[in-house]
Amino acid sequence: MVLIFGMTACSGPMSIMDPAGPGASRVARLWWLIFWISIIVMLVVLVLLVYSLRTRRKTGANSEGNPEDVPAWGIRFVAISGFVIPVIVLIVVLGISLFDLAALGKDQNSQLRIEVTGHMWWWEARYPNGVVTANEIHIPVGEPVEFSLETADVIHSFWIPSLFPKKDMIPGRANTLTMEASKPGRYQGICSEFCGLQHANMGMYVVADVNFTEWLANQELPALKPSSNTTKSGLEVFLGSTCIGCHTIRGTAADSTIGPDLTHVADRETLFAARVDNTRANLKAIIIDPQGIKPGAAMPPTTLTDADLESLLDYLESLR
Ligand code: HEC
Ligand SMILES: [Cu+2]
Repeated sequence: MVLIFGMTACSGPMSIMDPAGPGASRVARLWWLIFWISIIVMLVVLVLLVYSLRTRRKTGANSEGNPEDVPAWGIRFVAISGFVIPVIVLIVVLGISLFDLAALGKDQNSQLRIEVTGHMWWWEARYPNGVVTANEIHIPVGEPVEFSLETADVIHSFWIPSLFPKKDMIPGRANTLTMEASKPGRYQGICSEFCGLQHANMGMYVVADVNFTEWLANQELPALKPSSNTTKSGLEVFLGSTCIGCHTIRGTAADSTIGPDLTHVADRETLFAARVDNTRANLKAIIIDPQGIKPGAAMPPTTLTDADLESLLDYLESLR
Protein backbone atom coordinates (compact mmCIF):
# COMPACT_ATOMS: atom_id res chain seq x y z
CA MET A 1 0.00 0.00 0.00
CA VAL A 2 2.73 2.42 1.03
CA LEU A 3 4.51 1.39 -2.14
CA ILE A 4 1.49 2.26 -4.28
CA PHE A 5 1.19 5.69 -2.66
CA GLY A 6 4.89 6.25 -3.17
CA MET A 7 4.76 5.22 -6.80
CA THR A 8 1.95 7.62 -7.73
CA ALA A 9 4.41 10.50 -7.41
CA CYS A 10 6.66 8.78 -9.89
CA SER A 11 4.66 9.30 -13.05
CA GLY A 12 3.52 12.59 -14.55
CA PRO A 13 5.28 15.28 -16.53
CA MET A 14 8.48 15.50 -14.51
CA SER A 15 9.45 11.96 -13.65
CA ILE A 16 12.84 10.35 -13.96
CA MET A 17 11.00 7.03 -14.22
CA ASP A 18 9.49 8.00 -17.53
CA PRO A 19 12.62 8.47 -19.63
CA ALA A 20 12.36 9.76 -23.20
CA GLY A 21 16.04 9.77 -24.11
CA PRO A 22 19.26 7.83 -23.58
CA GLY A 23 20.52 10.12 -20.78
CA ALA A 24 17.42 9.78 -18.62
CA SER A 25 17.22 6.04 -19.43
CA ARG A 26 20.62 5.53 -17.83
CA VAL A 27 19.49 7.28 -14.67
CA ALA A 28 16.22 5.30 -14.59
CA ARG A 29 18.09 2.00 -15.05
CA LEU A 30 20.41 2.82 -12.16
CA TRP A 31 17.44 3.85 -10.03
CA TRP A 32 15.66 0.53 -10.64
CA LEU A 33 18.84 -1.45 -9.94
CA ILE A 34 19.25 0.24 -6.55
CA PHE A 35 15.53 -0.15 -5.89
CA TRP A 36 15.56 -3.93 -6.45
CA ILE A 37 18.77 -4.40 -4.46
CA SER A 38 17.10 -2.58 -1.56
CA ILE A 39 13.99 -4.76 -1.86
CA ILE A 40 16.07 -7.95 -1.81
CA VAL A 41 18.07 -6.77 1.22
CA MET A 42 14.87 -5.84 3.03
CA LEU A 43 13.27 -9.23 2.32
CA VAL A 44 16.36 -11.16 3.47
CA VAL A 45 16.51 -9.15 6.71
CA LEU A 46 12.79 -9.69 7.33
CA VAL A 47 13.10 -13.47 6.80
CA LEU A 48 16.08 -13.62 9.19
CA LEU A 49 14.23 -11.54 11.75
CA VAL A 50 11.19 -13.82 11.71
CA TYR A 51 13.47 -16.89 11.85
CA SER A 52 15.42 -15.59 14.85
CA LEU A 53 12.27 -14.64 16.75
CA ARG A 54 10.82 -18.11 16.19
CA THR A 55 13.94 -20.06 17.21
CA ARG A 56 14.33 -17.89 20.27
CA ARG A 57 10.83 -18.69 21.36
CA LYS A 58 11.39 -22.42 20.74
CA THR A 59 14.66 -22.71 22.67
CA GLY A 60 13.35 -20.46 25.44
CA ALA A 61 16.60 -18.45 25.54
CA ASN A 62 16.25 -15.24 27.48
CA SER A 63 17.60 -11.89 26.31
CA GLU A 64 20.76 -12.11 28.41
CA GLY A 65 22.59 -14.53 26.14
CA ASN A 66 26.20 -15.26 26.90
CA PRO A 67 28.70 -14.13 24.24
CA GLU A 68 30.52 -17.47 24.61
CA ASP A 69 27.33 -19.25 23.59
CA VAL A 70 27.40 -17.73 20.08
CA PRO A 71 28.47 -20.50 17.71
CA ALA A 72 31.45 -19.90 15.39
CA TRP A 73 29.23 -20.04 12.29
CA GLY A 74 27.17 -17.19 13.77
CA ILE A 75 30.19 -14.87 13.93
CA ARG A 76 31.14 -15.85 10.39
CA PHE A 77 27.57 -15.26 9.23
CA VAL A 78 27.51 -11.75 10.73
CA ALA A 79 30.91 -10.90 9.20
CA ILE A 80 29.89 -12.08 5.73
CA SER A 81 26.34 -10.78 5.54
CA GLY A 82 26.96 -7.65 7.59
CA PHE A 83 30.25 -6.61 6.04
CA VAL A 84 31.54 -8.58 3.06
CA ILE A 85 28.28 -8.67 1.07
CA PRO A 86 27.37 -4.98 1.66
CA VAL A 87 30.89 -3.90 0.64
CA ILE A 88 30.67 -5.95 -2.57
CA VAL A 89 27.19 -4.60 -3.37
CA LEU A 90 28.25 -1.00 -2.71
CA ILE A 91 31.39 -1.36 -4.83
CA VAL A 92 29.38 -2.81 -7.73
CA VAL A 93 26.79 -0.01 -7.50
CA LEU A 94 29.54 2.62 -7.26
CA GLY A 95 31.26 1.11 -10.30
CA ILE A 96 28.07 1.19 -12.36
CA SER A 97 27.35 4.78 -11.23
CA LEU A 98 30.84 5.94 -12.24
CA PHE A 99 30.47 4.19 -15.59
CA ASP A 100 27.10 5.91 -16.19
CA LEU A 101 28.50 9.26 -15.07
CA ALA A 102 31.34 8.98 -17.57
CA ALA A 103 28.92 7.94 -20.33
CA LEU A 104 26.61 10.88 -19.57
CA GLY A 105 29.50 13.31 -19.84
CA LYS A 106 30.76 11.97 -23.17
CA ASP A 107 30.93 14.41 -26.07
CA GLN A 108 28.82 13.08 -28.93
CA ASN A 109 29.70 15.20 -31.96
CA SER A 110 26.46 17.15 -31.79
CA GLN A 111 25.54 19.09 -34.91
CA LEU A 112 23.65 21.66 -32.85
CA ARG A 113 24.80 23.72 -29.89
CA ILE A 114 22.34 25.80 -27.88
CA GLU A 115 23.45 28.34 -25.31
CA VAL A 116 21.05 28.51 -22.39
CA THR A 117 21.32 31.30 -19.84
CA GLY A 118 19.53 31.19 -16.52
CA HIS A 119 18.01 34.45 -15.30
CA MET A 120 16.02 35.21 -12.16
CA TRP A 121 13.50 33.70 -13.08
CA TRP A 122 13.41 32.59 -16.69
CA TRP A 123 15.53 30.83 -19.32
CA GLU A 124 17.06 32.31 -22.44
CA ALA A 125 18.12 30.08 -25.33
CA ARG A 126 20.44 31.16 -28.16
CA TYR A 127 20.85 29.17 -31.35
CA PRO A 128 23.92 29.37 -33.62
CA ASN A 129 22.02 31.23 -36.36
CA GLY A 130 21.17 34.13 -34.05
CA VAL A 131 17.73 32.90 -32.98
CA VAL A 132 16.95 33.82 -29.39
CA THR A 133 13.97 32.44 -27.55
CA ALA A 134 12.81 31.95 -23.98
CA ASN A 135 11.58 29.06 -21.87
CA GLU A 136 10.60 26.81 -24.81
CA ILE A 137 13.68 25.23 -26.31
CA HIS A 138 13.05 23.28 -29.50
CA ILE A 139 15.43 20.48 -30.48
CA PRO A 140 15.39 17.91 -33.29
CA VAL A 141 14.22 14.37 -32.48
CA GLY A 142 16.76 11.56 -32.25
CA GLU A 143 19.87 13.73 -32.48
CA PRO A 144 22.32 14.63 -29.72
CA VAL A 145 22.23 18.35 -28.94
CA GLU A 146 24.89 20.12 -26.95
CA PHE A 147 23.76 22.62 -24.33
CA SER A 148 26.12 25.25 -23.00
CA LEU A 149 24.79 26.39 -19.64
CA GLU A 150 25.49 29.81 -18.16
CA THR A 151 23.87 32.20 -15.74
CA ALA A 152 23.30 35.94 -15.78
CA ASP A 153 23.06 36.20 -12.01
CA VAL A 154 22.97 33.48 -9.31
CA ILE A 155 23.36 29.71 -9.49
CA HIS A 156 20.51 27.94 -11.29
CA SER A 157 20.24 24.32 -12.31
CA PHE A 158 18.96 23.06 -15.65
CA TRP A 159 16.82 19.95 -15.25
CA ILE A 160 14.51 18.12 -17.64
CA PRO A 161 13.81 14.93 -15.67
CA SER A 162 12.61 12.78 -18.57
CA LEU A 163 15.58 13.73 -20.76
CA PHE A 164 18.69 14.27 -18.67
CA PRO A 165 19.93 14.64 -15.09
CA LYS A 166 20.32 18.15 -13.70
CA LYS A 167 23.34 20.35 -14.31
CA ASP A 168 24.19 23.57 -12.50
CA MET A 169 24.60 26.96 -14.14
CA ILE A 170 27.43 28.61 -12.28
CA PRO A 171 28.47 32.30 -12.48
CA GLY A 172 31.64 32.78 -14.52
CA ARG A 173 31.72 29.44 -16.28
CA ALA A 174 29.91 27.42 -18.93
CA ASN A 175 28.90 23.85 -18.14
CA THR A 176 27.98 21.64 -21.03
CA LEU A 177 25.81 18.59 -21.46
CA THR A 178 24.74 16.59 -24.47
CA MET A 179 21.14 15.52 -24.48
CA GLU A 180 18.97 13.58 -26.89
CA ALA A 181 15.22 13.01 -27.09
CA SER A 182 14.31 9.72 -28.74
CA LYS A 183 10.66 10.58 -29.29
CA PRO A 184 8.79 13.77 -30.08
CA GLY A 185 7.16 15.59 -27.18
CA ARG A 186 7.10 18.57 -24.83
CA TYR A 187 9.29 17.75 -21.87
CA GLN A 188 8.87 19.86 -18.80
CA GLY A 189 11.85 21.17 -16.91
CA ILE A 190 12.44 23.24 -13.81
CA CYS A 191 15.22 25.11 -12.06
CA SER A 192 16.56 22.77 -9.40
CA GLU A 193 18.92 25.00 -7.47
CA PHE A 194 17.25 27.44 -5.10
CA CYS A 195 17.65 30.87 -6.68
CA GLY A 196 15.28 33.18 -4.85
CA LEU A 197 11.65 34.13 -4.49
CA GLN A 198 10.33 32.69 -7.76
CA HIS A 199 12.64 29.68 -7.94
CA ALA A 200 9.64 27.31 -7.97
CA ASN A 201 8.15 29.19 -10.93
CA MET A 202 11.27 29.03 -13.09
CA GLY A 203 9.93 26.41 -15.45
CA MET A 204 10.49 25.63 -19.12
CA TYR A 205 9.93 23.09 -21.85
CA VAL A 206 12.31 21.27 -24.11
CA VAL A 207 10.30 20.51 -27.22
CA ALA A 208 11.52 17.59 -29.32
CA ASP A 209 10.11 18.78 -32.59
CA VAL A 210 9.69 16.66 -35.75
CA ASN A 211 9.46 19.93 -37.68
CA PHE A 212 12.56 21.37 -36.04
CA THR A 213 14.09 22.71 -39.27
CA GLU A 214 10.90 24.59 -40.17
CA TRP A 215 10.60 25.91 -36.64
CA LEU A 216 14.16 27.22 -36.68
CA ALA A 217 13.75 28.76 -40.13
CA ASN A 218 10.63 30.61 -38.96
CA GLN A 219 12.37 31.78 -35.77
CA GLU A 220 15.23 33.13 -37.86
CA LEU A 221 12.96 35.56 -39.69
CA PRO A 222 12.62 39.05 -38.23
CA ALA A 223 9.28 39.95 -36.65
CA LEU A 224 6.33 40.21 -39.01
CA LYS A 225 5.72 43.78 -40.14
CA PRO A 226 2.42 45.01 -38.73
CA SER A 227 -0.17 44.93 -41.49
CA SER A 228 -3.36 46.27 -39.90
CA ASN A 229 -4.02 49.62 -38.26
CA THR A 230 -4.27 48.18 -34.78
CA THR A 231 -1.08 46.15 -35.02
CA LYS A 232 0.70 49.21 -36.45
CA SER A 233 -0.32 51.31 -33.51
CA GLY A 234 0.47 48.36 -31.23
CA LEU A 235 4.07 48.46 -32.40
CA GLU A 236 4.13 52.22 -31.78
CA VAL A 237 2.87 51.68 -28.23
CA PHE A 238 5.59 49.09 -27.67
CA LEU A 239 8.34 51.35 -29.01
CA GLY A 240 6.94 54.37 -27.20
CA SER A 241 6.71 52.85 -23.72
CA THR A 242 9.07 51.16 -21.30
CA CYS A 243 8.96 47.79 -23.13
CA ILE A 244 11.69 48.92 -25.53
CA GLY A 245 14.09 49.33 -22.59
CA CYS A 246 14.05 45.62 -21.79
CA HIS A 247 12.93 43.57 -24.79
CA THR A 248 14.11 42.79 -28.30
CA ILE A 249 11.83 42.47 -31.30
CA ARG A 250 14.11 41.80 -34.25
CA GLY A 251 13.27 43.95 -37.24
CA THR A 252 12.20 46.88 -35.04
CA ALA A 253 14.16 49.43 -33.02
CA ALA A 254 13.71 47.33 -29.85
CA ASP A 255 16.98 45.55 -29.09
CA SER A 256 17.35 45.36 -25.29
CA THR A 257 18.26 42.08 -23.71
CA ILE A 258 17.13 42.43 -20.09
CA GLY A 259 13.93 40.44 -20.68
CA PRO A 260 13.00 37.62 -23.08
CA ASP A 261 13.28 38.17 -26.85
CA LEU A 262 9.74 38.75 -28.12
CA THR A 263 10.38 38.44 -31.88
CA HIS A 264 8.20 35.29 -32.06
CA VAL A 265 6.48 35.45 -28.69
CA ALA A 266 3.11 34.34 -30.10
CA ASP A 267 4.70 31.09 -31.21
CA ARG A 268 5.19 29.95 -27.59
CA GLU A 269 2.60 27.92 -25.75
CA THR A 270 3.44 29.34 -22.33
CA LEU A 271 4.70 32.64 -20.91
CA PHE A 272 6.69 33.84 -17.91
CA ALA A 273 8.83 30.70 -17.63
CA ALA A 274 5.95 28.24 -18.09
CA ARG A 275 3.99 30.06 -15.39
CA VAL A 276 0.89 30.71 -17.54
CA ASP A 277 -0.53 29.63 -20.91
CA ASN A 278 0.00 32.00 -23.79
CA THR A 279 -3.49 33.50 -24.03
CA ARG A 280 -4.61 37.07 -24.63
CA ALA A 281 -5.90 37.36 -21.06
CA ASN A 282 -2.56 36.24 -19.64
CA LEU A 283 -0.59 38.55 -21.96
CA LYS A 284 -2.72 41.39 -20.72
CA ALA A 285 -2.18 40.40 -17.09
CA ILE A 286 1.59 40.25 -17.73
CA ILE A 287 1.59 43.81 -19.05
CA ILE A 288 -0.63 45.47 -16.48
CA ASP A 289 0.20 43.35 -13.42
CA PRO A 290 3.26 41.12 -13.88
CA GLN A 291 3.82 41.06 -10.11
CA GLY A 292 0.36 39.57 -9.65
CA ILE A 293 1.43 36.55 -11.71
CA LYS A 294 4.96 36.31 -10.46
CA PRO A 295 5.79 38.48 -7.45
CA GLY A 296 9.37 39.64 -7.69
CA ALA A 297 9.70 39.16 -11.47
CA ALA A 298 12.06 41.70 -13.05
CA MET A 299 9.27 43.34 -15.07
CA PRO A 300 7.38 46.38 -13.82
CA PRO A 301 3.64 46.94 -14.37
CA THR A 302 2.69 49.31 -17.20
CA THR A 303 -0.32 51.59 -17.26
CA LEU A 304 -1.82 52.09 -20.71
CA THR A 305 -5.14 53.38 -22.04
CA ASP A 306 -7.57 50.62 -23.00
CA ALA A 307 -7.15 51.40 -26.69
CA ASP A 308 -3.34 51.30 -26.49
CA LEU A 309 -3.44 48.08 -24.50
CA GLU A 310 -5.73 46.35 -26.99
CA SER A 311 -3.59 47.35 -29.96
CA LEU A 312 -0.42 46.30 -28.13
CA LEU A 313 -2.03 42.90 -27.49
CA ASP A 314 -3.05 42.64 -31.16
CA TYR A 315 0.53 43.35 -32.15
CA LEU A 316 2.10 40.88 -29.69
CA GLU A 317 -0.37 38.18 -30.76
CA SER A 318 0.67 38.68 -34.39
CA LEU A 319 4.32 37.82 -33.62
CA ARG A 320 4.24 34.20 -34.78
C1 HEC B 1 12.50 46.44 -16.60
C2 HEC B 1 12.47 45.56 -17.74
C3 HEC B 1 11.15 45.24 -18.40
C4 HEC B 1 10.21 46.12 -18.92
C5 HEC B 1 10.20 47.63 -18.85
C6 HEC B 1 9.22 45.30 -19.57
N1 HEC B 1 9.53 43.99 -19.42
FE1 HEC B 1 8.51 42.42 -20.18
N2 HEC B 1 9.74 41.14 -19.19
C7 HEC B 1 10.84 41.48 -18.47
C8 HEC B 1 11.38 40.31 -17.85
C9 HEC B 1 12.62 40.25 -16.96
C10 HEC B 1 10.56 39.24 -18.21
C11 HEC B 1 10.69 37.78 -17.77
C12 HEC B 1 10.03 37.62 -16.43
C13 HEC B 1 9.99 36.20 -15.93
O1 HEC B 1 9.59 35.29 -16.68
O2 HEC B 1 10.33 35.98 -14.77
C14 HEC B 1 9.54 39.79 -19.08
C15 HEC B 1 8.56 39.04 -19.69
C16 HEC B 1 7.68 39.54 -20.63
C17 HEC B 1 6.78 38.76 -21.43
C18 HEC B 1 6.68 37.24 -21.39
C19 HEC B 1 7.65 36.65 -22.38
C20 HEC B 1 7.82 35.16 -22.27
O3 HEC B 1 8.13 34.56 -23.28
O4 HEC B 1 7.64 34.62 -21.19
C21 HEC B 1 6.09 39.59 -22.24
C22 HEC B 1 5.04 39.23 -23.26
C23 HEC B 1 6.54 40.92 -21.93
N3 HEC B 1 7.51 40.87 -20.96
C24 HEC B 1 6.06 42.08 -22.55
C25 HEC B 1 6.39 43.35 -22.14
C26 HEC B 1 5.73 44.54 -22.62
C27 HEC B 1 4.64 44.57 -23.67
C28 HEC B 1 6.29 45.59 -21.96
C29 HEC B 1 5.93 47.06 -22.07
C30 HEC B 1 4.56 47.38 -21.77
C31 HEC B 1 7.32 45.06 -21.08
N4 HEC B 1 7.33 43.71 -21.21
C32 HEC B 1 8.12 45.81 -20.23
C33 HEC B 1 11.37 42.75 -18.34
C34 HEC B 1 10.71 43.92 -18.71
CU1 LIG C 1 16.80 29.26 -10.87
